[in-house]
Amino acid sequence: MLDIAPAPTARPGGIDRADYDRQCQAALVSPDAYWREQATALDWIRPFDTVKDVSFAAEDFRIRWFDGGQINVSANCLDRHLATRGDQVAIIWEGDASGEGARITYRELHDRVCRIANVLKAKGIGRGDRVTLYLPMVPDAAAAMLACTRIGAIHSIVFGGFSPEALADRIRDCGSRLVITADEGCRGGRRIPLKANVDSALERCEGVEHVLVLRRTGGDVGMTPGRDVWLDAAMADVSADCPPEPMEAEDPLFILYTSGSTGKPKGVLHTTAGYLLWVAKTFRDVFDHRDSDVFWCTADIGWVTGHSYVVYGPLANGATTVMFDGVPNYPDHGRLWETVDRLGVTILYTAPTAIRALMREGDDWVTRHSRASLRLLGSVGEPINPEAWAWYHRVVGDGRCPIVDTWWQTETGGILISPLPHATDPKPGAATKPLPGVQAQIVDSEGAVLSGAVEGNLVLTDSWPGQMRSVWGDHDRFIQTYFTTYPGKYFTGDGCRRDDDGDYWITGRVDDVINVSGHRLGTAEIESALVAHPRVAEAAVVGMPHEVKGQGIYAFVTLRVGETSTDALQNELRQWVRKQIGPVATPDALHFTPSLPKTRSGKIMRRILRKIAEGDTAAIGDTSTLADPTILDKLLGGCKN
Ligand code: 6R9
Repeated sequence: MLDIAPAPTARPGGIDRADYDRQCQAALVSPDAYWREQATALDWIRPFDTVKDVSFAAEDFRIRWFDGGQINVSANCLDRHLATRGDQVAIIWEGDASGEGARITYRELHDRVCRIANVLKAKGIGRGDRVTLYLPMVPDAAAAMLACTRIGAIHSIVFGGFSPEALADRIRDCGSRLVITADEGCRGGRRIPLKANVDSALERCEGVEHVLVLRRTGGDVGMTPGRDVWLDAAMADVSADCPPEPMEAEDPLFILYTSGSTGKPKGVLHTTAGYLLWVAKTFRDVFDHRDSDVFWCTADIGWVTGHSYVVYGPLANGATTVMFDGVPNYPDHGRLWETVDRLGVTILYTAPTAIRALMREGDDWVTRHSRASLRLLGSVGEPINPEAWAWYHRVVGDGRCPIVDTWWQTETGGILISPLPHATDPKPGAATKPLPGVQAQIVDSEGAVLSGAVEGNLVLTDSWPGQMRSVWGDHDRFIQTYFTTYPGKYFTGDGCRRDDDGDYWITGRVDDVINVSGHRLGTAEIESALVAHPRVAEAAVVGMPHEVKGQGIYAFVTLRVGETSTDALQNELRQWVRKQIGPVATPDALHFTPSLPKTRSGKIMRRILRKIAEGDTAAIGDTSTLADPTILDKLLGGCKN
């Protein structure tokens, strides 16, 4: 049995159990009054007229928060802190090599943001224009995000691990005219050719007029005259004065591409005031933030966790946030703990995949460092198995730090279900309770609402300010994807169990999305990359259990007539997917098969493929609807690596 201390009593200003109950009740009974009060935590340029105007019904669909209000995100993250904490460190940059780093104060960050904003303006970028960022984890990446928000441009960050093809798709989809990148990235001692990738992406898509290049490694890169300029030189040439643009509450803030169960990744669109309020509040409440904290979220800004809890949530609260440009196992497996000690990190927020990978290396890597500064630990991105939870708690946190297992999605903007350090008794593996204002339900596959201790699909019956507002360029797809499975409700795509205490346990995706090391991938995306190969006829991809990654990628492939399956082709296909999408999408297992199991109507029976991928062939179940019953023998005889 785990010996876990119950929730400590609340600090002044923190949320204890009574506060939690009170807030849940207030948000349910009088949402307008509740959110009006919460919104006072932000600095508004013009007060809003209405709090909430929402309908999830298809015929009358709308999600609007704080209409009539004007606000600027960068002013909330920077300007309003200058008088009281201008000289406080806003960002601690921790480079790839241990000890390589810098500290940027709020005043310095403000200066850099205004300069980048003026560079953008000089290039003709303004309200509503899209800017694609393809950057390493350096303070100027955060500055570039804030610079966009300062002038009302919409940023679209593409993770630096994505390929030129994936980058080109995303630039094309949102129609960016300007890209900000760096010469090279640096991860685990290896260089990543960011600028060269941008060059090759731009050969595949049109419309980009300007590329701003940040110097990170000093590596030699080609610069196209008239299109490419060095960011530092451009910043030196402009003024550090740039007044924040008054933005409407519902103006678009950013686009972030994420994988779904069908088609190409979609551009999740977040808007200004609601998103900012949600990340500011959840950062403060869930991490119980205090002025003296050093907060370290290890996520990359290419993912939503980096947007919300490396940049916007912390800076909106005047916090000190760490930006880490490295990986947890470089230069050795003690990197995180050595860094925690050196920087005095008090709150660490990371993913189960990292925890599991480090757990395998043994306790000694952790215990040789003090970690005395840590007071709170967080987990995000995928379900955390109780063993990893227990190790995180016992070894990393020395049994004294509460763990917040935070469930949320790119679409939700910020955390929705999570323990609160002073209000929730710990329960390994449970995301516990919805935050105030989050109306969660568990439904069965027909949509019937299940009550009590049950398992089913997780839906949300009402809006919260941080909710996504649309899919960029395809509002119908937004409604179709999230609000038609269970009409009038937002469907999360996650399975969920509720226990006797009313605590929520997220069980994982119930759609065709797989979660590899906390990264979301659509099986359809990987399949279409595979079938784009000239020797592949058909492909089906499913998730498989993976000790470290949570889920691995298992690809079933049928070749064109006349082609033979060889080890060389296996490797070629792996490299192919890697090149098409990026290293995160590389299949872990590739299984050649003469054909795929299909129903008579031609639907691939993924249930069967999942069982094979799990190695659970004894439990394949009913196969009577298979069009070709002999397929199973052929499949099981296939070669897998
Ligand atoms: C923030 C983020 C979203 C999907 C989500 C779910 C899984 C995230 C989780 C979790 C169990 C948690 N997920 N946090 N599952 N427990 N604490 O990860 O966003 O990349 O969009 O992924 O991740 O399946 O639906 P995103």
